[in-house]
Amino acid sequence: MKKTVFLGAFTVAGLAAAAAAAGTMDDVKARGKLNCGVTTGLVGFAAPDANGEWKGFDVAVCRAVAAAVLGDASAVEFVPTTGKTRFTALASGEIDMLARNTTWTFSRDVDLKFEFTGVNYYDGQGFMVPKELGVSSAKELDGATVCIQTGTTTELNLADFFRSNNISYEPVPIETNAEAQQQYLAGACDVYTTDASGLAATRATFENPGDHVLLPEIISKEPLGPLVRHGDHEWGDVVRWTLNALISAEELGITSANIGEMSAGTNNPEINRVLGTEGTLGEMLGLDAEWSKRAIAAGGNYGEIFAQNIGEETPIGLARGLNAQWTEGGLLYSPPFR
Ligand SMILES: N[C@@H](CCC(=O)N[C@@H](CS)C(=O)NCC(=O)O)C(=O)O
Repeated sequence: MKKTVFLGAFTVAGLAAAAAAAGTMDDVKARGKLNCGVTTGLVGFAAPDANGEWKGFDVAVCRAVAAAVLGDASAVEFVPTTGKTRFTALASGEIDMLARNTTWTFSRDVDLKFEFTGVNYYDGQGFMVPKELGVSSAKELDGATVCIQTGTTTELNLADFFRSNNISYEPVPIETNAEAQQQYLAGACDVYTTDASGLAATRATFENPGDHVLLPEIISKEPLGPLVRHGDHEWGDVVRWTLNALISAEELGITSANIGEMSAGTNNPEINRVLGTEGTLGEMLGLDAEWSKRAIAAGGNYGEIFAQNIGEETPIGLARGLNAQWTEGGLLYSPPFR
């Protein structure tokens, strides 16, 4: 009884502070495997394929980190987490990092004591409705039933949006995207709301995607990115710079096709620093010179990962939009490798 009370008093932040004292990098190296928290399944972002192999845009971040640290992109234990369980899983040390369409917010950073190591997808919250409902704006949703995943920013933004527009809704709380899909298609809710990328990924798996429309309103900012426990800066740096390596590789024109050739040395000093033929950046991270070469080779540069998993040529069909490089009018901007 006493023990239950004691454990119940543990906050996510308290757990995170305790677990962060340990050197995650050493743990990962000793274990020979990266424990990476992902979703329970969102095609394009993180889901097992027909062979049970995890695939997706977020999965690629886990694999790149494993390749950088362990030299093996397949040395990853993918740990499925829901909107509710993800933070406890990270805080308790069950996972080394979370790569699960998670929005960087003030309270998750400051109060829950996590550290977001960058943004791998700039998103915003949208709404999907069946076409036959005849709705063309989210402002027409007064009185609607809304499927919504618990423990998410989605829940909070929805309340703000309806309140500020003086309209009401009835939430239908759900735990996973699979459940949301099922409930929405069964008509248990009129509307499904989540990150616009999640809506596109979900709709792509419907038998008749064309029967469902995404409403024009984007009601929030959802910068999605990987996160680690606050306080373990050595590990945070590894995850941050692995993501930056994928982003920089695209900017610098390093691809999975030419990485072998470029690794022999080029006349561009920054490419050489990224690929470890010049400078000592790997050593500064506590890794070898080829850490980022391996990270990029694991699934290609950021653009290749985007195109393969969620891009316009996939059923999910997302345009680069805000996720284009800064040189192309987007927000992707890695700090320099020097
Ligand atoms: N970005 C939001 C929402 C993230 C979220 O959980 N989205 C759902 C709907 S797309 C999801 O990923 N579900 C996958 C799952 O159920 O495991 C947050 O960080 O709170």
